[in-house]
Amino acid sequence: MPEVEVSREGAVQTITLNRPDKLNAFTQTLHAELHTALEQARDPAVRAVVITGAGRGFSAGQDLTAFGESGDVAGMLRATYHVNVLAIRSLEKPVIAAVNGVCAGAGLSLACACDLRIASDAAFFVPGFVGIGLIPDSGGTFFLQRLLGTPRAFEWMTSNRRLTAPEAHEWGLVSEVVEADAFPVRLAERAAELALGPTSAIAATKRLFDQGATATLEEQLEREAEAQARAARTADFREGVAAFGEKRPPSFSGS
Ligand code: LHQ
Repeated sequence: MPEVEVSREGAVQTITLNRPDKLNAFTQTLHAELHTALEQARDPAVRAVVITGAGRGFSAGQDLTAFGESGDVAGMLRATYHVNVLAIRSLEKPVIAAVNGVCAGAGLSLACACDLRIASDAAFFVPGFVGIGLIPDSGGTFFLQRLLGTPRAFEWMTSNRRLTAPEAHEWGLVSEVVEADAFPVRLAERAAELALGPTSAIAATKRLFDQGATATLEEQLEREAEAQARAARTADFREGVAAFGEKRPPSFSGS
């Protein structure tokens, strides 16, 4: 059984973490297969990516039975989690975390590395790390601080409190909560909607937000000007303007 399954529907690639008996906890194999799946997602024909989990988990983070305390933890993080978190950030298309269920530890960090999170009402979120005496790794401190603000992120990450999907929505951690039965359909609808968007402008928006986190206003204004000049040369911009003039919905090609 592969530990990561990949499927494609139109321009949407779905990546399913597939160790349901262990709530999709990360192993070396799962990391490697996730990396391959993220490489495949670079195909320009893919215009939106969904990451989800099989069974009742999104991911419970590191498989705690497949990790020895004498190991090279920093080296392991760099070679596995870091590579995949950076691969998600560098994908030039939107990546949705479809949080179908339990989301803990580095599984939570992975969800936060995505561009948006949609949760099933069966999902819940647990820091995990502090429960076993660790710090939030795999981008946890980076993303959660930005998503929630320092006070809330600090309090949550040091409490190990279990957050329900509606609470996560109230906090802005997820953009939407969907009834479990309706989750696959709503997700497919949202992913297809994003895949029909002006992908190169969406990718540039993603990059600009990432750069903006540490930029001065002057730097960011300059980056926006350069990115807008590129966007204004795309077929999608021409199509957008033509569709506006003709009072019809635009048909974007992504380029
Ligand atoms: C698991 C796990 C798991 C293995 C559930 N591993 N089997 C990076 C670098 C180096 C070192 C360590 O870590 C990291 C990054 C990290 O991610 S650290 C944080 C690791 N994650 C956690 O500490 C979470 C541990 N899991 C839990 O606290 C609970 O399982 C949660 C709250 C996620 C879910 O609770 P329940 O819904 O009650 O499910 P459960 O506990 O019954 O789990 C179901 C099965 O999954 C069970 O197996 P079994 O054979 O007994 O049915 C668990 O043992 C297994 N499982 N998480 N991380």
